[in-house]
Amino acid sequence: MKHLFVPILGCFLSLSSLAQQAPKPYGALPSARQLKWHDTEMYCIVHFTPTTFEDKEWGYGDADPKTFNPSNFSAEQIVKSAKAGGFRGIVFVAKHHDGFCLWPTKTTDYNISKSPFRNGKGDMVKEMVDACRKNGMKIGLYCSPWDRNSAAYGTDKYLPIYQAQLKELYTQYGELFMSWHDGANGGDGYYGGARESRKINNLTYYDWDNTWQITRKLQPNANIFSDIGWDVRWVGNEKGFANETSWATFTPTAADGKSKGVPGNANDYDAPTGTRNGEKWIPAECDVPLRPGWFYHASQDGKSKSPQQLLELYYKSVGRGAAFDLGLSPDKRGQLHGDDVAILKSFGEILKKTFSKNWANTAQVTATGGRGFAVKTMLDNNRQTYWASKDDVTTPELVLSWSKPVSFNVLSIREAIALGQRIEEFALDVWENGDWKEIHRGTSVGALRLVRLPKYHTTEKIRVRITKSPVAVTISELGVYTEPEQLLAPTVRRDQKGTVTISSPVSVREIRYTLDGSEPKATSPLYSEAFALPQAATVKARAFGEAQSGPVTTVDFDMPSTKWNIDQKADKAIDGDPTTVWTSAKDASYPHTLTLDLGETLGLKGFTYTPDASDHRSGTVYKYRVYVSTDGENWGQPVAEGQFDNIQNNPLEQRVRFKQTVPGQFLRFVAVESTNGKETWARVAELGVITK
Ligand code: FUL
Ligand code: CA
Repeated sequence: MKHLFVPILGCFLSLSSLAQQAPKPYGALPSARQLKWHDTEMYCIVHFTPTTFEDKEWGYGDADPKTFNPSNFSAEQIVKSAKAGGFRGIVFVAKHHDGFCLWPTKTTDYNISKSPFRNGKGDMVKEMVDACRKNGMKIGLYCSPWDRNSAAYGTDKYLPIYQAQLKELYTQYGELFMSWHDGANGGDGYYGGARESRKINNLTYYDWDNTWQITRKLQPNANIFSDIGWDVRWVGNEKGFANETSWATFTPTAADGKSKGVPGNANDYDAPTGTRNGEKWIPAECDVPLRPGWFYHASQDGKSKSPQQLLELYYKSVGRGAAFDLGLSPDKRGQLHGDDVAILKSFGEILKKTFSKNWANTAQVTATGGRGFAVKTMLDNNRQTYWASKDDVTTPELVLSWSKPVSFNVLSIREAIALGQRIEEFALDVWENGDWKEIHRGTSVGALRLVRLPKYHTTEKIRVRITKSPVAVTISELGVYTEPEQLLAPTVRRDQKGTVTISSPVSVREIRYTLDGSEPKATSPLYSEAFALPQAATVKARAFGEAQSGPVTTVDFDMPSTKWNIDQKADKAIDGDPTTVWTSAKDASYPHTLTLDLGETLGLKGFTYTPDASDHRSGTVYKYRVYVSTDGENWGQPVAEGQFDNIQNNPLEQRVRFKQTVPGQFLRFVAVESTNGKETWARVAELGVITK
């Protein structure tokens, strides 16, 4: 580190020949291999095997190799699309759990040479590697340890086969940046025709300590990814984000928090945050598929994440010092679906527009408590050069000022991580009406912290205060950016207390709203904070940009649930938040009943049911019966009964009107049947009444 920056000090520190020494490293440190991985930041993982042709997520291992017959495979198309999205590498699934090898391996007959692909002469791993090299993308490989095809799986004959596969992959394709391993271990499978369930002891079966020595020896620059590292840890979910506080340091253990961790048995619940002062430098990778599944399914067309959803995941992964690993799924042609190509392109364009202009470069920068390193080292686009505070200064402040006000919504900070992760807390202030105003507080920084503000701020001065660090602070890069304006429909919510909040999924200049049913205009009330709406009303909200306005969100609120009570501890069904969901007891079976006490007698004109709309939804109610009662004891005949059409495919709020207005204080919702015959439980994101 010191060597790197002596010449730079020479340039900038003409005042002082007493160039200070670099601060002492702190805690666990990254290896050179990991530092390169930190530069990569975002890459894609590509799943394309016979499983694609079976329309499954996990192939059983019995698919006929002849079914693997893409009509127009193009590694170029996949790699170029990822690159257009701003991704810098690809992890290619060379073998998934079904055991089919996408290269002509000597270890098993169950491989690409037995398929019609390129007349049995093809090597898809090579085609992907070549396309990556040609397009300046890094390449890594995932070879699943679990193999549902191999007759040897579960016996002591399998490990040599798996290790031989790794050796082939590590010697035949040049340098890899990652060697990816998952924790799915054992279970039922074809296993050479046995068609049975096979259990393995994940502590010993793959002998990871020695197996990974093969990786180290043959691919010294490949970062080993798994639940426990060695180099990169799984973030513990497949949702694509790390926690707000996310340490690159980690103490890997088993799920019990004490014994030795292995893939498939690790402290995954700690992984989104990592371990402050953990034993090792093992930063997180956040993997998530672009489509609902990791493999292509025509039934999921139209369900890919939007560029804006990807952007949010980017801020919550890369922007939290972790990596973003986005799953891409070629279709049966062997190419990405046109929708996915377009989404990647537009996501890449937003990133480019946001980060190509760094306002910090045109700012005058001052810092308190420095140890003599030039502040310009924070603006030279070089992560190895850095500014640092004196050893006894752990709360330095940086001020950036401009001669003309700038409008921004993103702040970025990088530590000089070669010296460890040091900063624990920081704050951001903007200069407003002649005074500093704190607009954000954050925690861990590490490789990168991106602060994405909910709205744009226009100011001639900002201040970054490091408020907590155990030792002197280092900052290698600082950035101030402006995301291109994206005018999306705002989200309007009312909680159980009757308080309305309006938010935008992206930063906005302003949101205006109306309560009288009229379209929000530039002169309508400005939304500045949550407000009370104790009555039934229609809220319309809209984002306004510099020159244009976005789409209008209309929400028809009925009576708020302020006075309501519900049985079965189902408060999540009446909290006004469709992302919190009540689940009936899993061991009970249909019908499931919820009884709502409205706290007063109302003229009921109907009811509403909102199912869980997330990707992992289940328990969606299909057939229902509804009763109304004035005393909670006498229910009589149902006031409504029927089914929610198309609710499985389109999980929207269902509004059902009764034939006539029924007075009642109690409403009983009976879930009679699920959309999925196998599920014994029901789920309710929201239950409500219609009185208007
Ligand atoms: C998991 C696997 O079980 C999934 O099928 C997928 O490959 C995902 C990326 O990793 O462990
Ligand atoms: Ca620098």
